[in-house]
Amino acid sequence: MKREIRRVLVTGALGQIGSELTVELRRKYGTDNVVASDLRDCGCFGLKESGPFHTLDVMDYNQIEKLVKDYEIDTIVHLAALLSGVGEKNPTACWNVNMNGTMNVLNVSVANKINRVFIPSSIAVWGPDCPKVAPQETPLHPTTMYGVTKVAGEVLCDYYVKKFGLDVRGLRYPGIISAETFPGGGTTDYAVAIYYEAVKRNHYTCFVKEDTRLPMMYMPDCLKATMDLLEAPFDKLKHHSDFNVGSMSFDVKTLAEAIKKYKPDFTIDYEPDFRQAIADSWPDSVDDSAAREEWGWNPSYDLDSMTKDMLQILEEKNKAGLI
Ligand code: NAD
Ligand code: AKB
Repeated sequence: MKREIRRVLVTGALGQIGSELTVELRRKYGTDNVVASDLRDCGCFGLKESGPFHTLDVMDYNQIEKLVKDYEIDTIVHLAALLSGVGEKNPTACWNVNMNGTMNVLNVSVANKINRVFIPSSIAVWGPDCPKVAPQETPLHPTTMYGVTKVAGEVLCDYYVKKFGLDVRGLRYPGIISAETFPGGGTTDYAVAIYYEAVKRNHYTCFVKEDTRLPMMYMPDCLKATMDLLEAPFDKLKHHSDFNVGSMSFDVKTLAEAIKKYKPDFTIDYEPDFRQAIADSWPDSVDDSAAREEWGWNPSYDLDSMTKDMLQILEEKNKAGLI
């Protein structure tokens, strides 16, 4: 079966991950061969000007299929979704976007003989009964609608692998930390906002408690994990759409101390909101031995190297008036 990656369609390309993953895909496969798309037509001007961009609603099968045919797409990276915070405020919209979007991408892929599909999952698949270190195989009992859609999405992807022989891959991303595009409404957003506020105001009011501990990953490792899995030989994969990937795990107090090492006057206080319960339902860290064994996963950053990098990038952006 033909499995090459030549022409890629990215959905949700203007989001936190898409805005950087699209650049990485263009660097690897050529600017004109990576079509960026999003429901929105605003923000991330560099991405829109550096290659093909189209507005696309993933809830519309025909719109996806038209782009696939027009550009002779052979690979789809499906990032469009509503995340946990936004999803708990509007569970019906979260179900509709995440499930109908995923179903449409999978059906377009089968109908148009797409070679490869990448659809991320999340640490949100787990619930309070998950061990503190989430095993690769363990019951999935999420308490958020976002988590429900991620569990259903994983099961649906595996169904398409078995039923149609579609090559679908996916990772359970931890909270992603980055300095390019602000996150779109998740629970782990505090671990990004803290850096922005440290640079702008030297103070952060955190929406979860200081002992809240979650799995996190810096964007360069997120890009590496995504590209490595995307390019892994299909016949080497025993799992498909549900790989655990770990990198680092820390509580908010430890994160604040890591920032204080570079900004000694930084202060933090806490006003927990509805996202505390979501964070409390997720594990502290993950066992990613399947990803290490099946496609060689190996992260590069730890809390200190990420903090140094994040602060340097955001200080420069702040001086230039960009944040
Ligand atoms: P984001 O919220 O930053 O971006 C999502 C993008 O999807 C937005 O640009 C939005 O405009 C777009 N979108 C929303 N509805 C759409 C629709 N109907 N049609 C087309 N586009 C639509 O999200 P992200 O952080 O970049 O996440 C990308 C993927 O990674 C998602 O599947 C998410 O669940 C997963 N993930 C992200 C994280 C993280 O920490 N960022 C962690 C785990 C999993
Ligand atoms: C969220 O907090 O909703 C996301 C995720 C971990 O899936 N960042």
